[in-house]
Amino acid sequence: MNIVYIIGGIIVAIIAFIILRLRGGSQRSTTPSTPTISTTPTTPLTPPPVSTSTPTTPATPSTPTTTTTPTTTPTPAPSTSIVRKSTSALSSTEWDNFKVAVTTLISNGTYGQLVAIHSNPAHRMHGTSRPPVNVERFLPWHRAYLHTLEKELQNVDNSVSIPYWDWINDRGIPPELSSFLGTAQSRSPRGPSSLPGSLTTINNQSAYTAFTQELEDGPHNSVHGWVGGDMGSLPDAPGDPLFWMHHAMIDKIWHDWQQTHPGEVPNLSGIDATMDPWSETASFVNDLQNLGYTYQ
Ligand SMILES: [Cu+2]
Repeated sequence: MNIVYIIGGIIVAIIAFIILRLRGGSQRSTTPSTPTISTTPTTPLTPPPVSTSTPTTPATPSTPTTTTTPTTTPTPAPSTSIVRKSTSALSSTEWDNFKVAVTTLISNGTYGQLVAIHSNPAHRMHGTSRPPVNVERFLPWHRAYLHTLEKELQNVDNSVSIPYWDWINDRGIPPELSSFLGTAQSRSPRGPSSLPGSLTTINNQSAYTAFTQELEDGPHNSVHGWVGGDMGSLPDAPGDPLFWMHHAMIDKIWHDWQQTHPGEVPNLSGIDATMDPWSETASFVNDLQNLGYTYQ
């Protein structure tokens, strides 16, 4: 009987051992399932990163599309073909295309937004009677400004560029613009003889600061005043399409001068060198190749 009990006891012990092993195994498999549960909180943490990287992913494509485009190589490459011509060299078709593109930007609100940027002195882009930083920023800021409009025009019609009004040789408002005022209300131009007659003094400047001061305080200001109406009012001036053509001329004069004064650049550093509200820096816009346009 004792042997039976002993054998029975051994069998019970073996069964108990097997059960314990099995439970132990299922506990181990429960243990991983516990991490699975603790992974579950980790899993919801994983989705947020996923959803975080999801906005990051669309943000990345939209960044190259929006912000990087002006800054990186893509823009210069396709747009290198942009040629700014004299207002007197535009064909009637080119005038029509220009006006249609501007009218489109007026209709969709883009033009008005650009005009508003010019009315905000926080951008420190006019130097006359203002601090030295403003003096230095005048040319690079307006270069970035024109480039911004030109990109918008190109989005409407990639054959369109900003023509320049060469008031040295074309002594009056381009006739094609006589009834095209953009969002401006009026002009009150004076006689041809009171337009600037020579650029010699300006072009003879050897230092950037003296050059830009002569250009801004001289022909830049006087042509604004000569056209009159909205063009004579700093906050409203860009409403007149003639503003961009006048500033393209100013920009061309700078570009021509740069060819013989390659080391003379705006004295700007740090935040002063960023042409806000855009990301372009003074050194970036210093070279027209970076912006992808040339003058004819
Ligand atoms: Cu201005």
